[in-house]
Amino acid sequence: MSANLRNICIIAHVDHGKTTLVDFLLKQAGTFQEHQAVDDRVMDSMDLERERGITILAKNTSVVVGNTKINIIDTPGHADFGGEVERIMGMSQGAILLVDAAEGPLPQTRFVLEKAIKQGLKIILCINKVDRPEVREGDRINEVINGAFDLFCDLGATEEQSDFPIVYACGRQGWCTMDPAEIPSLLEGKKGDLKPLFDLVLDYVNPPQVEEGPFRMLISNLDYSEWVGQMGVGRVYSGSVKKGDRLISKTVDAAGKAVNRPFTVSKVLSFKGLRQVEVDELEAGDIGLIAGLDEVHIGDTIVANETQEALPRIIVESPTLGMIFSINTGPLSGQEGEAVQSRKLRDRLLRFCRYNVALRFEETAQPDQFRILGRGELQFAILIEQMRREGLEFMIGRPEVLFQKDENGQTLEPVERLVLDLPEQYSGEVTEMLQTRKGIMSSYENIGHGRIRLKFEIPTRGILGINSRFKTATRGEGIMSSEFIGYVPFRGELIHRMNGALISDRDGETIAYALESIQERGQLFCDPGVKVYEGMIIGECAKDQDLNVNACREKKLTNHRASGSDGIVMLQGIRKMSLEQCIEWIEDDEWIEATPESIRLRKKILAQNMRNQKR
Ligand SMILES: Nc1nc2c(ncn2[C@@H]2O[C@H](COP(=O)(O)OP(=O)(O)OP(=O)(O)O)[C@@H](O)[C@H]2O)c(=O)[nH]1
Ligand SMILES: [Mg+2]
Repeated sequence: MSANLRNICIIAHVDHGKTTLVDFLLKQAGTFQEHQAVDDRVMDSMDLERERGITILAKNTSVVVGNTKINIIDTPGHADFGGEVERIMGMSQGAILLVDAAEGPLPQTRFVLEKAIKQGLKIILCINKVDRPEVREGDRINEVINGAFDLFCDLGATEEQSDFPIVYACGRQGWCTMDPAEIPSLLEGKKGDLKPLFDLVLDYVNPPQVEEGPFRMLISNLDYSEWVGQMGVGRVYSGSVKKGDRLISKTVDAAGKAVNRPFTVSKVLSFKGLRQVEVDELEAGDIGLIAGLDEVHIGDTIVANETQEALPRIIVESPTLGMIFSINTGPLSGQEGEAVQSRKLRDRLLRFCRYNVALRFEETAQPDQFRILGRGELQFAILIEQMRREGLEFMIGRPEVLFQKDENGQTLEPVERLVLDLPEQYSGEVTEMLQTRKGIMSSYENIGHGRIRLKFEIPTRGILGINSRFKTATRGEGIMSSEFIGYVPFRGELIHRMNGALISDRDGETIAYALESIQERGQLFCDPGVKVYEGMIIGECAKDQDLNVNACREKKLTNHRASGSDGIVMLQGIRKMSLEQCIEWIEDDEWIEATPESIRLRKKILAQNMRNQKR
């Protein structure tokens, strides 16, 4: 049976075209009805994914080609979700490594390829987006292939793995070829498809190895549906499973001790196109879902007999960042959403961490504050967005870098490899920005079209909050990505924000007239007519200290008030702070207050006479 099965994952750096390619794999395998209208990037099914145009969660699908079923896993490319990719790979025997033909291999290409090599996957190199105009210049495609080959060698690929097959693709037009000489005619309209890629998967990737013995499955992902409830997703290592089977979940309890939990299988499902369909039986080698456990964790092994051993638990690299989540203690709490009590906040965070093994939950000394540990700011931003959409109100603190100590008691801090692509004229400004943040440049490369590629080694502290500054410095034309590389001795203090905050000195509503005079003191974040309270931040001070201001002051009215005379107030460029900008901006003595409708910034201590103005 398993000879008619292939399990593959699609891996790449962010935006190199994974989800778009999966669209066409599905379409060309006849997954959709003829004339059925299908959205672009159908696998990016979460609202947040569609809005942001990125994949956040890995997702399964399958197609049937001839008499072979191919399970395909689309993975996220953003570095913050690397933990997701790592564990998901364990379900597959092959990987399609996409590399953008213009950009070449980037940090996340390296990260995912390293994991794929370690897990012994058969890797197909797919040079994607060959339609990009930059590709036609010089010998770009061969440079990119050489770059990829060097990476394979660097990362310790076996001889067999380094002898990878190559396809050249334009995922967005749904074609690929193994013959580079054919690219120009395909670009000019010759009809092509993804058959060469399907053939490669069938010929080059091994069918899943199946062990002898009773049922055994490793839970690599979780899913939930209204009508089935909690489900575990995984590949079957041996045996098969049917509805009604009595099985045992080999899991760990809260203290990390191994325990066995018997249960009855209530449903068995498998992936078919975009749907999960109930099946009579799930066989060895296949990927599917089982339900019936009220509690299932990533890393659990499901077995038929107690004597069978658990498979090695999935281990994800440890987090480098932490962030405090607190109940909302502000005076406006509960007005725009549900101001949750600490128990509910705790439950919600715990549940989220169960779905995302790359995140960890920790209690703090404060009963109404919890720490979430993870790898990147985006990961936190997604969690916050999801909780806001569920109607919750809460507060979050500034992300903190997790330090370690070496055996001599010296403090160590995480460092990252940072790769930047940008127009050459901005290199001076960007280099200076990174050097003040303790970055050390390791390479400077001209990549054509007036663009350069810079590599830095920089403390994680130094890249926190750098994204929007980098975008501004490069007028939106730069791309940036980073990857954690290890711990080094602490590189010394770093100034995060030079400016103080403009803080409302009372409760009330902002008035245009008052804001007009305050704007001379700095940069406003707030429109007129916004509810504020004492201790709420309404802007950034031009000086390096905090300033309490009255944003609710009304103009003294004369007896004859000319109509509209109040409307001539001139407010210039109010900076609307997005959630990400707030995360980048705040200091340790400040909170972000998140509600379904608003993102506010505030001082931790609200009363001005209790607060220190010096920074
Ligand atoms: N020129 C060109 N653009 C493409 C091609 N394939 C995808 N794109 C574009 O590249 C962007 C990213 O595509 P996605 O499919 O979302 O990339 P992804 O790798 O799934 O991204 P993440 O999941 O967030 O890592 C989109 O704007 C696509 O339209 C291609 O073959 N040629
Ligand atoms: Mg994607």
